[in-house]
Amino acid sequence: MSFLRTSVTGGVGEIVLDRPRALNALDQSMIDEMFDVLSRWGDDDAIETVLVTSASPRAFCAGGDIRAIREYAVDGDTAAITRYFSSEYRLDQLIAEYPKPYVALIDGAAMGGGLGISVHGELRVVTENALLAMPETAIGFFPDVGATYFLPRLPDGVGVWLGLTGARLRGAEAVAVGLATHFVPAADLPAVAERIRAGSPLGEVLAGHRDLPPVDLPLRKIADYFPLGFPPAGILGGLRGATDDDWAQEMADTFDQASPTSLAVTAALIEAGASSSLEQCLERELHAAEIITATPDFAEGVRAVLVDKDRDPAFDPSTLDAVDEALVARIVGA
Ligand code: QUE
Repeated sequence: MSFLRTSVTGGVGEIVLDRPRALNALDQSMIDEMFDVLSRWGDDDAIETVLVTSASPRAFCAGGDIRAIREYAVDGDTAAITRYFSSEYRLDQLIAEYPKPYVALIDGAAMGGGLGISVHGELRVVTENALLAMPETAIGFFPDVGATYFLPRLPDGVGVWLGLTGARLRGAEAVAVGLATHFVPAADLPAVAERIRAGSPLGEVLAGHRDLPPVDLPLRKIADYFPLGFPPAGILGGLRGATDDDWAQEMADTFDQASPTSLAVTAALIEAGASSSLEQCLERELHAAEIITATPDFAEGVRAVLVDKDRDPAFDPSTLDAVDEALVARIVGA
């Protein structure tokens, strides 16, 4: 039983994510198989290009196997947690350093770990059905899979905004901020995939796809309200103080859904990641993941969002003012 399909046609190796009932959430076996096949293809002269697609009509990949991680945490199985995250982050690093073109076709949700196996690759093709986000602060976790590297490298404020609020970007918006590289209408995606499988040069296949549907992201506000290096309490204060700005109030409301400890950890990790290599970021994330998954907020956040689905987590502490700064420092390794 495998949740990955792999095939080779001409010089193209294709990985199809095929765990539709979990929206292709990456379990340990998928991570291990993907790492093994990519390692082999990287050294195989018969493979020129790697293509990653999804068998699910709804999702590219919803993230990691967070439910399983929660169970390991509740059982105190720290070895399984370390194994999971270290193999996931090693896969993300392999994709970032991949010696040949790596193309992800994203025609649905790509969240958390789903961005880890796409954003680090050379080409990320999205459609109008794509939805990209790092929503981990809502589950008592933090944006990992190298997000502490790629978020601070997005345009001013965008990474802090995405990481703290979990805001979802549509396909065209993802291209506009640089998370994705090309926009293709969903109706054209099967033909694009066929041409890639047939070995057509990627530049040629994607050359006709430089136009972007209109994007209307409030980039000025994002830059103003979500500066790098600010504590989340200061960001929240700025948003709440803008009483005549409905967008700012809406963003402030997302903070109320999140774990305050996660918000503090996320802001600190993104700030540290701005001046770190991907490898350093992943090492810092592994340390943070090991500690934060043992905290009550993680078990409670995953319970509320993914297990019981009441969306009403009781985070402790429940306000930014009461966050234990010593715990945050321990998690981020400061
Ligand atoms: C934050 C996350 C995840 C999430 C929701 C969040 C995540 C994840 C899933 C998910 C969704 C559907 C599934 C599944 C997992 O949701 O990482 O197995 O069927 O994997 O708010 O980080």
